Amino acid sequence: MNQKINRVVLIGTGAVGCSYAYSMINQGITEEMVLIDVNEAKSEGEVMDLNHGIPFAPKPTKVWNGTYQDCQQADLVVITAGLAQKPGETRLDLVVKNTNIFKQIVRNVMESGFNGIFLVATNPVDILTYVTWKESGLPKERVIGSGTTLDSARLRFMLGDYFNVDPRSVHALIIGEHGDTELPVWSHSTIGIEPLDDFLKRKGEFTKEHMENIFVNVRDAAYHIIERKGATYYGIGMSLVRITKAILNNENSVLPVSVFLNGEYGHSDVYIGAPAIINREGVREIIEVQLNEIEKEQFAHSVKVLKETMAPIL
Ligand code: 6V0
Repeated sequence: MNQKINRVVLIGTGAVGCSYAYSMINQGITEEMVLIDVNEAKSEGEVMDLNHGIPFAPKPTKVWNGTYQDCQQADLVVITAGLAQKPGETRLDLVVKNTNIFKQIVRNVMESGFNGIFLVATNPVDILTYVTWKESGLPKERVIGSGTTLDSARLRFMLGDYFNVDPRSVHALIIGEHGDTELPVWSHSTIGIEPLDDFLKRKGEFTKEHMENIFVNVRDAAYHIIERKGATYYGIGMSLVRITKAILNNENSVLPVSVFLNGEYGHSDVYIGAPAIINREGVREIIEVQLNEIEKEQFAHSVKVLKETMAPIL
């Protein structure tokens, strides 16, 4: 029986890319993994190092230092290449520099004959996902950004830590721009199966103000980490693996990724973080949850900021 061999191409073997690759190999998600970086020596070294861990992995992954030609057979191309956020710099400051890098990368991938799914992590991720979609000419369903997957994981972790509940039992979502205008969807958050509002009422010592403080820490987490260690990469690496699993295993999982809105939530022509069902085809469906008035306003503000930032580069 011929078993399907999954191939993932990773473009950008910096801190984020390698955290992703390391996590992919440790979880045995794909049969083949190709690494590409403009700094060839770096990606060659990373391949050697990763390969030396394969004997301890749950299943073998074939890892090699490749070229854009390898994208032809790829099911998924993950892009983590580009410049990272510097201390004091917002994600949106990076837009022009990384757009130029992206246009060239996407052209190179498409010239190989690639016909799979793109997953983008480089910041500003919503805008670079839009650039990838435009430049590739692929259907919008097959171009996905990591969106607010990491932010939502941070929120779940911090709420779980605060309430001493397993973060996997905390169902809470961040939507909007992956950045300063993102927002928590408190109206649809639950601890286990109990709505967060009811949970707070029942446990009188926790208040809405505590929740807002937690959200501010989530929103500013990247700044806090960058101040201390210069970059963030493990959390995003594992978030990208989660999305990859949903795609390659045809999971139909609901994840808050960056998706192209075409009327959903009352907005169009923008890539932004929103919950979507993800499977082997990419985005199967965007889930339009009923937002309250404050959330609707905050989401509209996030869309506006993204569109204003994107305007000069389109
Ligand atoms: P890094 O460690 O500087 O790695 C970037 C890599 O890209 C380097 O190895 C470069 O050589 C390579 N590169 C640059 N230009 C090209 C090119 N044209 N072709 C191929 N490779 C190239 O950065 P790091 O890995 O820390 O961050 C990568 C990106 O991820 C940045 O934009 C971050 O802001 C972003 N992050 C996104 C997150 C998210 O939630 N989406 C979270 C954290 C970081």
